[in-house]
Amino acid sequence: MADDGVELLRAARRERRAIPQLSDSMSLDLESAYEVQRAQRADFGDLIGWKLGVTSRGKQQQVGVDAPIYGFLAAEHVLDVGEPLDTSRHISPRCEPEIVFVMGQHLAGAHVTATEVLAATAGVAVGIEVLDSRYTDYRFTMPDVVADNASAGRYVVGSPVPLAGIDLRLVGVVLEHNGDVVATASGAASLGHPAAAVAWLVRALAAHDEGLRAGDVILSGGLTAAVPVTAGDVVVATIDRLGSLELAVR
Ligand code: 0L1
Ligand code: MG
Repeated sequence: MADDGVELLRAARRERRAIPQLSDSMSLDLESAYEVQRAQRADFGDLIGWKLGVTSRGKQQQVGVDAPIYGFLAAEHVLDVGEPLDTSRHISPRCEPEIVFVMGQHLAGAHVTATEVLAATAGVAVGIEVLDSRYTDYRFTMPDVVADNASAGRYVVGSPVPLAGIDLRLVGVVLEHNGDVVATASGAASLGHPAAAVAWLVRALAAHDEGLRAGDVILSGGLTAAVPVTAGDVVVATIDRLGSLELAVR
């Protein structure tokens, strides 16, 4: 059954066409959903890093879960700085601001802490994640979205800055859409501390004998609600101390 899920999601991605959530037609729990996600990694080549999702307590309560989820990132997810987002490559893109970690050292283990994450981090940067769901009308359960690689679409990252002296809980975040401020937050929106979210990821990966490598890019979790975008839009994410990033949508 999980194989069917892999094929359905693979076809949806290839044909850029939304499908009904997998759980409508097959039994799917979080464990089998991560298997469906892992099976799709082979389509993407070398991994560049990872993304966290559902990291805010508000979002977790909304969807009735008490833990985040993760997905993988590969070359096909990358948008260069200044490169417009081509909506024809996506189904229903939405943008959210992220604090992005660039790892300086390998980090793995079932008991890794946020302190260890900070010690292993080379730098942090402002990012914009473009979420895209392969499910009709963004209707899914948590296992469905895990199987769909946590709605990974594209992402763009600014220049990393050193962590020294930055309290990532306190940095202010502003999301602008077509010149209007549509959402604000602080870094603590992601699991109380973005490094705690990354530590959760490392511990979750340890269950599959995986970890973070030096150079890996980690999207530590959306800090505001995501804004839907269409051609002609411009999104700007600004994070205090980390900088500002603009994404044009075509
Ligand atoms: O990055 C994320 O927060 C993924 C969340 C998955 C649910 C959604 O697509 O909103
Ligand atoms: Mg995100």
